[in-house]
Amino acid sequence: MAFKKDFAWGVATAAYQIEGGAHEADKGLNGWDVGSATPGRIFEGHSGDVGCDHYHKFKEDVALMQKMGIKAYRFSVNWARLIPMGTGKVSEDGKRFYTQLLTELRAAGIQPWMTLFHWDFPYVLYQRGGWLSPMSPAWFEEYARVCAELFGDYCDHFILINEPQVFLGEGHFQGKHAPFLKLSAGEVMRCAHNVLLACGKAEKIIRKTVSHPVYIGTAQAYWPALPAREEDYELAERETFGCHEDFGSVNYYTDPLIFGRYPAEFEAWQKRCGFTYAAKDMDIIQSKMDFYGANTYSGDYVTLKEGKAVRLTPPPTTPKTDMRWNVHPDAFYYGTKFLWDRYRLPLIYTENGVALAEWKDLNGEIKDYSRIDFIKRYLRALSRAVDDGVDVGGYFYWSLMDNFEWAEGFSKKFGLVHIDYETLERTPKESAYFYRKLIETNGEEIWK
Ligand code: GBH
Repeated sequence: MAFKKDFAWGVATAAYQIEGGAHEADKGLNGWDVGSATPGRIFEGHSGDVGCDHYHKFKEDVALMQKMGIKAYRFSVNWARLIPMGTGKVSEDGKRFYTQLLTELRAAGIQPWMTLFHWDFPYVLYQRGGWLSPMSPAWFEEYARVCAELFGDYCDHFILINEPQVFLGEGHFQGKHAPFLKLSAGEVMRCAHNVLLACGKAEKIIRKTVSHPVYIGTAQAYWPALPAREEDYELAERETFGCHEDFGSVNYYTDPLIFGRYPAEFEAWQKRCGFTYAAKDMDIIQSKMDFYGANTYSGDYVTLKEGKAVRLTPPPTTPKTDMRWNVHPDAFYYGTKFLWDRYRLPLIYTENGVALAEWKDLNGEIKDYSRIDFIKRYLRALSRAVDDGVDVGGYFYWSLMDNFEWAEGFSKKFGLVHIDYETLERTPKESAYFYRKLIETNGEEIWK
């Protein structure tokens, strides 16, 4: 079946991963600027200081997207570029940069989808307690208000946060991402609660500030459990939304945002950790979400063994990406259905993509046929979910271009466009031409 007529065919990026310009003008530092300077954390000591130099090359990047026929562009605002101290004075340079970017996008006919927070937390606010601070929801609310005031005229799609699973789970619990902390589970619960309050406040202030209708959502790291056999369907669904004590679940965050309560499955864990909160907090947290944003790269097959759900190790023939993630397109079929069953919100895949160990060949070309195959497989699975009646509104390929893959530095390449980090030259890969055709045919190209 066909994708919707106004389907948002997009690409996604994030500020710290592409912008560079870490020390331009009066920009403040963030947790990644500071954290990546400590040896041993990032592959071969890489950092996002220069990145893809998108800060200087954004016009070229928008022109490239226009050539590719991209309809929607998901990017993030670097909080400390816009408000160097995290709160208070707005940077003229930050304001100019994002206003120009938005103006270019509009002129190119590309719809901007603005992520407010993709992990680059202002360092001065971290020093004042970061997400543990009871002030953090108010800091974020102020930042969201500034974005709405300055950019609301150019933008009507807002993604409040990217993947709390990762910046809390990997950043505050496992210590692998900024701010490289290993807090206790109870403390991470406090951070998560503040993040949820921040989202609730931001959702309300954006709607209040912008005078035209806006579309607001979040982007959740969603790695569903998949049924190994048809009869494991309900088991996989339960497992997807079950209590895993690692802050990696989507429902831990989106049940409060959408339903106004934490999932019952997590209550015993919260209790053991001594986590409590004021009931009225949920009035702030519960929000009107216009869409459910999911970032999905894969999922794990589960089956029932001796009365319990067990995760299966895939057979060695299963294709693996350069991240060592299994290519499991079923994530886009079953995973999509599970989200629809639970939340009944129009679904947007705010990220999906593949890292490949590829390079520019002797002819200066990148023939990344595996990437094209990956996209086709996932979108075919998605079209089956659409056939089953799920409302899917968009797909954002991660990423427009190769970029700084967090702890993996520049070693992992997800882009439709190749970046030469020496010359900063951009070269569209074979997949970029495929993506253009895909958009031109509103998805029909996946069947070829
Ligand atoms: C996203 O994170 C980020 O939003 C983006 O910035 C990043 O560049 C992109 O994806 C590519 O990594 O232990 O094998 O089950 C993805 C986060 C990473 C969360 C993998 C789930 C489970 C891996 N996901 N993780 S595994």
